[in-house]
Amino acid sequence: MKRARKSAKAKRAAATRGKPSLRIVARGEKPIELYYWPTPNGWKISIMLEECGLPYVVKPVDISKGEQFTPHFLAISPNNRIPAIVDPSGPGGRPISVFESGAILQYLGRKTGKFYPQEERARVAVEEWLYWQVGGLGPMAGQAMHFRRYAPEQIIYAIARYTDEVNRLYGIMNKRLASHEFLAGRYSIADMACLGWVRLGERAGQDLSQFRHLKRWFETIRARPAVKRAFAIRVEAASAVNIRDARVRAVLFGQRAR
Ligand SMILES: N[C@@H](CCC(=O)N[C@@H](CS)C(=O)NCC(=O)O)C(=O)O
Repeated sequence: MKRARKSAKAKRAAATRGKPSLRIVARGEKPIELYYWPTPNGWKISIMLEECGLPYVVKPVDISKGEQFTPHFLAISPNNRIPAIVDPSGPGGRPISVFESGAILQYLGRKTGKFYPQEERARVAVEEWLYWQVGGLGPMAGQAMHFRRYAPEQIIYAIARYTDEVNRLYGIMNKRLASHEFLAGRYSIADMACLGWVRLGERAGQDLSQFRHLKRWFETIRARPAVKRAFAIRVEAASAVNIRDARVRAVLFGQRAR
């Protein structure tokens, strides 16, 4: 009986997924603009928008061509990094732009009341794991991938340092997930923040089969319909990027103050 009720609810949710809610349509709210490129940082926000059922439009920012340095984008994201959003219906009904993936996730969590609990203990747990990701897992995995795949020379010390550190961080998640279903207990923005860095774990020299609980967590989240929709967003130009192209490398690597 309980099961039948649940599946009817699931069917209703599936039918309306991706469509603006009646409340939003009634208010004539414009979709959120997502400044995006298909990377672990970009995925965090497409996942959250999909999970919340918020209407949004994808604005690709081709970071291989330097579009992150256009005055229009820098006005939204002064750090010349994706992701960023513009919410035309921000606080007070006025537009707001947000950069930094962690700040965007928190903003959307507060806006919708979803995946970012208000109760203080639960909120602290989410913030611990969210900050752990933005200050640790993301930068360390990013460096591991850089030295393993993109550096013009194979620097053994740098590869070992960052690969080991990602391995340590995977171990931390694995231990936590042995006793918790999700990083902060319930599925939250903290899980969304970490997912992409586990999805691309091989590129950072990691073998997920060595982390049983992390693997279970990854497979559970990857199977969520909203996550599947987020990963299904195609940006044709991104598939064509050749990281060995000197022009691409000149844009992405060796950036200094401008
Ligand atoms: N701390 C930032 C990091 C964002 C980031 O590193 N974005 C990369 C793509 S994953 C980017 O935009 N790179 C452009 C560049 O290097 O110029 C966040 O969490 O939002």
